[in-house]
Amino acid sequence: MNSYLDIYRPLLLWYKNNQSRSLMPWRKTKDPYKIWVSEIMLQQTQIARAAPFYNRWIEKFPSIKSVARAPEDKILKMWAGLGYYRRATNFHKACAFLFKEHHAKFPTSIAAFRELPGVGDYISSAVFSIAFNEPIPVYDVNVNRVASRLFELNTTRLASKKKAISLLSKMVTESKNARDFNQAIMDFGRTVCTINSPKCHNCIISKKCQGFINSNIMKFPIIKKKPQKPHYRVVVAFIWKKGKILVNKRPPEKMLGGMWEFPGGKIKTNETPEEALHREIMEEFSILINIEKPVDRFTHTYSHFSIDIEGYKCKYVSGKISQESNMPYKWLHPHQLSSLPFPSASEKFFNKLI
Ligand code: DGT
Repeated sequence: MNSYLDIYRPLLLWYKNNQSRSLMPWRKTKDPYKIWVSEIMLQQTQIARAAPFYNRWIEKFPSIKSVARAPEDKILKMWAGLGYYRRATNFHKACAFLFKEHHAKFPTSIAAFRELPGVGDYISSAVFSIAFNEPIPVYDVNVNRVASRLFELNTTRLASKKKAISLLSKMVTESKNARDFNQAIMDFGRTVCTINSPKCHNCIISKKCQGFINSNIMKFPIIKKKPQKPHYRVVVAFIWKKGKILVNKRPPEKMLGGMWEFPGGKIKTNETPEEALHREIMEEFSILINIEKPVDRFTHTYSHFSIDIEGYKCKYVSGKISQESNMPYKWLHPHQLSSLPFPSASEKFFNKLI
């Protein structure tokens, strides 16, 4: 049988000498709840950016119970700045479920953990291997890069990706140290086996690396071309009535669900921003407004699209709000806006409204 000793042993040694617990506070714990929090944050956020959020989160919400008991607005507000808010609402739901059905205890099996909202392959393998040393490999972009170079695998093909995972699985099992191996290979991919300038001449496993031996390092990993992101024009209204501004909560099933926003929406082709605003406000609230003047505009990029968002100062004229979607709404003094979770794109308008 092929042994992977020459790969996992140097990686484990490298990890022992190179990991930085102070930059990654989650590495000081084996508490599965805390590791879960860190892995959710790290899925879309860089380490240096995630660390202060993690520390604040753990201070405010030290347990599953504390998350379950918090209102959604508090959860989203604490998440503000990290983006990808679905992660926070799913985490909230998952903790609420564990609190209600399992006395707020962390699941004892990976299968039960995977049933929870927002818990997929990556999160489940990461948390169970790091917290409990379960022999399961993790597979993120960094691991993909290392594995595809080591074995010259085109991991855009499912069969080759499965092969990479099975090879990693052998290493994890043989090493008997999934906890460190998984973190080692992720760190190694991020800092040594990097995308554009891999440090092959100082690499501790280059002798075992097919990509290096065959001078093919830069051919791997093979990446599927992403389709171009669509771009939308969005218009929002700051509807004033007696010194207050109208805001509403986004429906839970939509992107940025559960966050507060200024009324408005996408501008359709052939529509002016003003026409779009009148249409949106009528559709969503059945009220009449006067559009007074443009306030500001910004560009914002999300994972799958980007927007130009422009805001208009408006005045409430008449009509009783009858919201088609029954979503909550509020009239707020401008200085109250920052107490609620808003998408970053709309927060950019706050200082123009005070
Ligand atoms: P839809 O209507 O199915 O296309 O989906 P929505 O509701 O996600 O899109 P819409 O028409 O409300 O477009 C607004 C986009 O702008 C949406 O992706 C969220 C983003 N956005 C960020 N901040 C705000 C805000 O304060 N108000 C509104 N209306 N949208 C905001």
